[in-house]
Amino acid sequence: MVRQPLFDPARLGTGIVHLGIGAFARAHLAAYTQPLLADDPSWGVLGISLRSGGTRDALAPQDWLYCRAERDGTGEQLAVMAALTGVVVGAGAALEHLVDPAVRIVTLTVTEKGYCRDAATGALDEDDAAIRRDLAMPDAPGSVPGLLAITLQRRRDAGVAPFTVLSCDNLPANGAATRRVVTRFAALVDPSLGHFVADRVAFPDCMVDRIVPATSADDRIRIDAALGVHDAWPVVCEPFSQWVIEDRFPQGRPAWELTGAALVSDVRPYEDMKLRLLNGSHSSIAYLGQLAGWQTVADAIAVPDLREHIGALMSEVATTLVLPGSVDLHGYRDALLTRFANPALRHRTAQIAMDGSQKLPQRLFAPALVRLAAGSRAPRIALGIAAWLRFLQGRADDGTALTLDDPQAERLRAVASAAQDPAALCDAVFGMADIVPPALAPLRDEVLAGLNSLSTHGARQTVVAWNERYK
Ligand code: CS2
Repeated sequence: MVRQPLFDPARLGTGIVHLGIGAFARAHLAAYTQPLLADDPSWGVLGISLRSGGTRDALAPQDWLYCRAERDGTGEQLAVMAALTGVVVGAGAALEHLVDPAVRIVTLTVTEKGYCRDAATGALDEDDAAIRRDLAMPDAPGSVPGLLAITLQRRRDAGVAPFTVLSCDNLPANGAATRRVVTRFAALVDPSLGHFVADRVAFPDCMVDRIVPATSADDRIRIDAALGVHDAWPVVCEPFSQWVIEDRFPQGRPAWELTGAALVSDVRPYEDMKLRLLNGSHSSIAYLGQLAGWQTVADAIAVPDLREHIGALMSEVATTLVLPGSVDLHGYRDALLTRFANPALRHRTAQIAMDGSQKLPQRLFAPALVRLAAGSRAPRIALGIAAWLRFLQGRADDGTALTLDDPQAERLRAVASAAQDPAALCDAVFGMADIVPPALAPLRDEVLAGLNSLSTHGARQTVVAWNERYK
């Protein structure tokens, strides 16, 4: 059975604009919002793609409808998704919609690099090419901080209340992180705008969780056959989904608590738990998997030695967390291992391996820093970092070429190819202070031990050795 929306999509208004309308938002934000639209059609979601026209071109001929397939080993549940009021492409088009008084919330999944921050400090990277361009031409912003600051300025000047900005990216304190870059950009344009953004705009934090791999050609064929009509861009995800949101929406919000979101006053413990246990494990699996030739997370976690290592990594990381009261650590860890093993999701390690310079600070460096501060070792975390360093050298253990897709790719590649040996590579990457915080220096020897082993014995043997050595 294919679930259908209980409202007429043509009656929706746009109350939310979503920047970065990729598969994740179409499987997560849309799922929490859609069931509420029958009662309140004002919260329809307009999607913005900042660069590519692919999503718009696929969905326009199908009136913005698409299918969501929830999959696991027991089968597949299909639902017709109808929460989108449209998709527009480019910052210029976005600007026109963002000044509309009916828009009360702007949600974002623009990936870590979209925030144009210095990864190690979190401050706006004022040397970033997009930021420099936007500061020179503030009337036509192209960066996310620029676009938000300038649309907030236009709303202020027109006497329209500011929208609430809800980041749904995997950054710690993602609301505060967004506030920091937008406020700084605004202040550079006009100090009074900086004060306005700081004082009047709400940037609640939230933790999002749902595994949504890129849709494959096989997914499209299978879903078309099940639907009996062609869907140019369905989304595929796991059944599990979680959303914990700081409840701070001065212009109102959909009643997301009715569709399963938890509205709380402090999201931080949930964010750290998810970023370090789920995403930290994901990145470790991705780099070890790329080296060993495990193409998907499920392929990797099916290898008992790797599963044991990831379980041990989670135990090491758990000591750095203050868990939310309601969470049982063992249950959470076991559920993650089961989710990773989902045989129906082909979540590619290459996809997760992208943008390591932006992801590792919160996923692996942050928990390692907590361990170091407590005087503890962190061999399991260090092995994930070592696998990233080895990945930067561009070859899997069997010699296959690996693709480095990262905003810092040029620098990282240069450093990796100049390094004569593992020690030199460690020193060079640990010296990139905008990526690796200097306080991580005491972890260098543990990372080097991992890198030496990976270089000599390969990822599979190293994981076995780590399980032996650090039982
Ligand atoms: C993944 C995440 O691609 C990645 O880096 O770790 O997209 C992950 O699947 C989600 O955060 C799960 O909620």
